[in-house]
Amino acid sequence: MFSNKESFQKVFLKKLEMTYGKSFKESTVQDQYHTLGNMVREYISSDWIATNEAQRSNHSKQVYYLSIEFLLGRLLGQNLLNLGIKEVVEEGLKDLNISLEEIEEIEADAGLGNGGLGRLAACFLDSLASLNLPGHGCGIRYKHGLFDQKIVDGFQVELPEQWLRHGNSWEVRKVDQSIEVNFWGDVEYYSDNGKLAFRHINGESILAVPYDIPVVGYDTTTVNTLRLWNAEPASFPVHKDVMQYKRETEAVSEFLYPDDTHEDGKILRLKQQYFLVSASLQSIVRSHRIVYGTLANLHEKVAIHINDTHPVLAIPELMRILLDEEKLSWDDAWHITTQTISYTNHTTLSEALEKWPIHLFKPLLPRIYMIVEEINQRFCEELWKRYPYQWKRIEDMAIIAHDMVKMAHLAIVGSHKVNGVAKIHTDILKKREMKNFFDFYPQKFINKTNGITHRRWLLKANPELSILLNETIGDEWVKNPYALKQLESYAQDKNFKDQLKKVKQQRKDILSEVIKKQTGIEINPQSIFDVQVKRLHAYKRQLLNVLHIMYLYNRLKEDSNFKIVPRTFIFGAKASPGYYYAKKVIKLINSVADVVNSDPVTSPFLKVVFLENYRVSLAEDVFTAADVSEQISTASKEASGTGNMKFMMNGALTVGTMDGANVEIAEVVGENNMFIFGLSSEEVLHYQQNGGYRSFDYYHHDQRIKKVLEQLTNGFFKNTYDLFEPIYDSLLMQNDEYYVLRDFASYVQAQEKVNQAYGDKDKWFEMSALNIAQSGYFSSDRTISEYAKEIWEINSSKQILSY
Ligand code: 26V
Repeated sequence: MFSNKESFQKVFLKKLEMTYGKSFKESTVQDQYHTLGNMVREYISSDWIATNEAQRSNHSKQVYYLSIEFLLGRLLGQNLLNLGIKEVVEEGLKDLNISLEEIEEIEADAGLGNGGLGRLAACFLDSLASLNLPGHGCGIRYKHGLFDQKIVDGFQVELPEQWLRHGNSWEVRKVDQSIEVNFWGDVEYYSDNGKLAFRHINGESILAVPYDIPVVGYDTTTVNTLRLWNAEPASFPVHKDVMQYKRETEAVSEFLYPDDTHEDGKILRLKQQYFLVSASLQSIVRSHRIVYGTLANLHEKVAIHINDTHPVLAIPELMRILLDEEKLSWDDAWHITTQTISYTNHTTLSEALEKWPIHLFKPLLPRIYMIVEEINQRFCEELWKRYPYQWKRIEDMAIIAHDMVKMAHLAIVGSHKVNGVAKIHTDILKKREMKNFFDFYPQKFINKTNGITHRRWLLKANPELSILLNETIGDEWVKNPYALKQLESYAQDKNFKDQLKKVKQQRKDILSEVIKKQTGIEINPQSIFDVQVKRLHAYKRQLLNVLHIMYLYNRLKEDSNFKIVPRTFIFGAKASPGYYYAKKVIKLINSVADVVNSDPVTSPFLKVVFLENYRVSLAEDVFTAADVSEQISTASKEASGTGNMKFMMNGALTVGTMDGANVEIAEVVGENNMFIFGLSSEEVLHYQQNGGYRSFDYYHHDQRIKKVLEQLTNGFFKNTYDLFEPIYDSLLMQNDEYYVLRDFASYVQAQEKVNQAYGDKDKWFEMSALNIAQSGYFSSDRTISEYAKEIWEINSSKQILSY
């Protein structure tokens, strides 16, 4: 049906009529989108079946990537590109006077994630399929993804997100493969032929119904599966209010990250985690048994990866299956479990490390808790053997301590590999945050620097640049992102740089239109587009960026000789609904925007835009249009960052601290091709360990800082006298935990360099070209090839490129 545009049209029109009972003329864009989506999914199905059959009959080892988040964004455009049918469809639709772009725009983002961690999972799925690796995702089919953000009077307001409202063309409900997951109840002890055995009884059961989404590789017939679990009532209990049971059950897959400020919310989150893990593990084991008839070789044929600690209950759940159902000995079960599971750590921030109070955990998951206790007991015995009488060390490393279950400790003990997500992050884990564990298990720790799929973030998001690359170095880069290196030899080529500049301008014009439509703000498309898009968090220091804008505003007002290249500062960020401070920063950005944008003296030079509802589809327009990439976290705090890579791949220059993957960007592109500033992670650590930082000193000695901080509380922003006091207090009264004032002067200097560098366009686009040329290293194809070889030990059904 996609062999030529005529046959496409015929099927499309017929299907549209049959599905909606409408003529083409009566159909809406929504109808057309779903018709096309369903056609594409049907087109994929034969390869999907073939991939599944081949993977079964080849007895190839399978990977399952368990993640509480998958931030897929839209699927239609990427699937058309990967399948190589975009042109036929575009042409076919054009004849019917329909624009493919308009149809693509109607698709709701699958926003089943928060930020980097969830988007990484989505990039990994694309690379797995494109490299012909047998790797599948397991997640939850949240009815509502991450909230929709509205900005009302400068404040963030959250609304429930509704991605499933019009249905989802990509998913296939497989009710026959449903699984029961049990909560609450008791553990029964019984004799199994004289051996003490356990089973979970009197539980309350929830039905996990799988919805499968095909994951299409680029220019290959491999179609892997993303399996999302939906929570539904199993059999209705007799002893309980039926409506209450239904409500409680459906709540499990209703929201991504339910509010956990109250105990009920905490229980719900733990329920979600076990729901994902138990349904996935039972389903993996069932498929394995069908092929091999035993679980004894599970670790040879299955690798299970846990994305952060959210799915860490996979460890005790697999133990439960192997002990209680398969009747293996503890030692055999433990061997299989630890050889099957591997774990990625995504943060060193202690407030983000998961801990569950026993009084919540034990009643909800009684058998799982028993197994965790046993794992802890045996681990502590091993520790005692190695570190006799070192009570403090053993207490610090224990999985259960102070009435809490420490999920990261369980993850390390129960996995054969533990990885950080950038070199500096892994080093910090080894030397500091997880030092005790690294000393005990040195062979487990390994680095896997993150990556992004160049097929979405370059090929799909930036067709203008893709065409220029194809014309300049050919299209080898699409299959082998390292081929982007060939661009190095064009970095001095005047003609190429003119073209690159033109492409950037086209992307900036597109974003300017988007901004005009969304915010009503007219920006100067020739100005420097300086962008910070990421979750709002104190350590990411959006505040440093805003304080710098306030400083520039003050300079422009005070000194008529002060000139800068016109700049548009663009922000996009969602704040966690309960994160009071982060919401203040959003309001501050909007308040600064109001003052700066409406001042006739400064507005020709300075514009500030806060983009509402930052999400994957909007991100595609943002990364591609940026000149400057803001990666300004307090050194040591950002595990990797992946936005930094998306900017680089699209030719933006980085203003950044030596943190996360910025360090490796500097390694490959050279420090002279970016703008590095600020404290190093060692310096931050030194302050943390020895003290010696006093933010007041910076306030008193730097007039620029003094002035902007005073403006936070002196009514400079209309009607906001006490609104920003918490920000002021965090910087001065609480001694500026994130060293914003400490790095201010150095940041201003880096920004002055940006200003100068942009004046020399020839040099600027040379640097830009070199960034693109070196970005191949940050393709998730490289990352996934490393995971495949060094962690999962899986092979591609076809040749994998070696890096
Ligand atoms: C979560 C929370 C929740 C409670 C409040 C504080 C806080 C701080 C950080 C987090 C992040 C949790 C894990 C996470 O999303 N990490 C991100 O993972 C990305 C993919 O590896 C990586 O690029 C980012 O640097 C890292 O922050």
